Amino acid sequence: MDALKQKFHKKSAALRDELRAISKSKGDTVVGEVKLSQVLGGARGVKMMLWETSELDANEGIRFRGYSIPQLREVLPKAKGCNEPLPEGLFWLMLIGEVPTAKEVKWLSKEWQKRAKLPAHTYNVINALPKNTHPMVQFSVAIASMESTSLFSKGYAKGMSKKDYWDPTYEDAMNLVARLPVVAAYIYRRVFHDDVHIAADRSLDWAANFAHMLGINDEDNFKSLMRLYLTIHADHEGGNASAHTAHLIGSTLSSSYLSYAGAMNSLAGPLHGLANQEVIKWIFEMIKSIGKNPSKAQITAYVKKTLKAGKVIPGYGHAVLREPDPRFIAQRVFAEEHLKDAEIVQVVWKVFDVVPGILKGLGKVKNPWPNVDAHSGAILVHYGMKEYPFYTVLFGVSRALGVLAASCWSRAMGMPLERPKSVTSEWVKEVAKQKKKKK
Ligand code: CMX
Repeated sequence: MDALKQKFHKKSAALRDELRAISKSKGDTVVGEVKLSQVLGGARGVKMMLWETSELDANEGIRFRGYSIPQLREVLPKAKGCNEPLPEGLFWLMLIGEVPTAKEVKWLSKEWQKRAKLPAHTYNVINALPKNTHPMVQFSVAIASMESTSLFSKGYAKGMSKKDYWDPTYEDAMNLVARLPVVAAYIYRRVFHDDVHIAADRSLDWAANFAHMLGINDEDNFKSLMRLYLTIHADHEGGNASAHTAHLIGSTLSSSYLSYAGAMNSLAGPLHGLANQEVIKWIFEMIKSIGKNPSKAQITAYVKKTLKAGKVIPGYGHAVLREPDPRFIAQRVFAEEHLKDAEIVQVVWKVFDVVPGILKGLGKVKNPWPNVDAHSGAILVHYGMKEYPFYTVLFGVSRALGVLAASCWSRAMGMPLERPKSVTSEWVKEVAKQKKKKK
């Protein structure tokens, strides 16, 4: 058994016993109340899930096992000559709660290289789809197609004991994370580069090899970008739509392949991950309408026009955050270091100067600030990746790190089938009447 797996097993077995004891002795402790507005409002803030790998604070943003994004940049091992953390280090941190050494991260890079081979039928499944199928659909279908290789499903079919579930879940998670860049690069090259593919470079780390297989010029800076990109998109606690989808599906004892394919179908919605394609699409349309170097007054008018048409401003707002997203800021810092004069980046910064004030003025938007998706597209465009329908796939490659690490914990904890309660509108009206009487 590898060292990471051993550590994970030891820690998760201990926590499982501890949490079971807490549930038994303190299970009646009330941890909050649910209001009708939450029943009718997407369950915002309702605490109902255990998620070990990260936690989201409305004002400070994401912390991975307690570390903020600037702190990750400090503590996680880096590739030679690069200021960005290696995502392998973040996976290690999220999985066992320890900052890895450079040697441990190197081992993980190699381990994922070893596990990265796709089953032959996955290529056939992708190739069977018309090329104009949205890349997220190709991605989701490809992931689901690898279910046939799930060690968890095989073990379950053979009658594996519950206490062993964690083991093949870890193996499936490691295999899937290792394979995702290969799947994603294959889709990208298939759809946008005439099916001309680039072989993996096994000497590279996970993110750099992905950048290499995508075949983007200016490879060195793009490799750094991919290390940053795949780190900052990796997890956003458990309640976001894609993570929650994976958690729900996984709770039925579906394999990591099926639960992660489901997560990708969630991520593919424009209010969630697809917002990264919508942002750049909106910016391209704006540039077409008002020019490459728009003034703030012109942008203001364009934003108001978008709102008047009954649309949202993509890349702005968040269900939990109430301050500018630290993931937006991390990308801004990267852009300031590497591409501050790029026209498209200048436009994103001007949009940032204009949009929050307008959204605040609407009086209903709870968070007028940019989220992670507001910045990413402009940087990708600068490096030559203009094919925005692919952007959410990049997000999906990254999100696997947190979601699949978390899925290992759910299995190891023996988390039960998830089954919250729904209510009817009749029930809601009845409760509303009672509340009125009480007043
Ligand atoms: N532009 C215009 N209106 C917005 C808005 C935006 N960016 N963000 C919120 N609003 C509106 C909502 O549509 C809602 O209007 P109605 O009452 O008319 O329905 C109102 O403000 C209140 O919404 P909220 O409580 O502030 O936001 P929610 O928690 O309901 O929704 C989110 C959050 C992200 C769906 C929303 O801010 C949005 O649609 N943003 C644009 C899409 C986007 O960038 N999504 C990516 C989020 C990050 C990610 O998951 O990747």
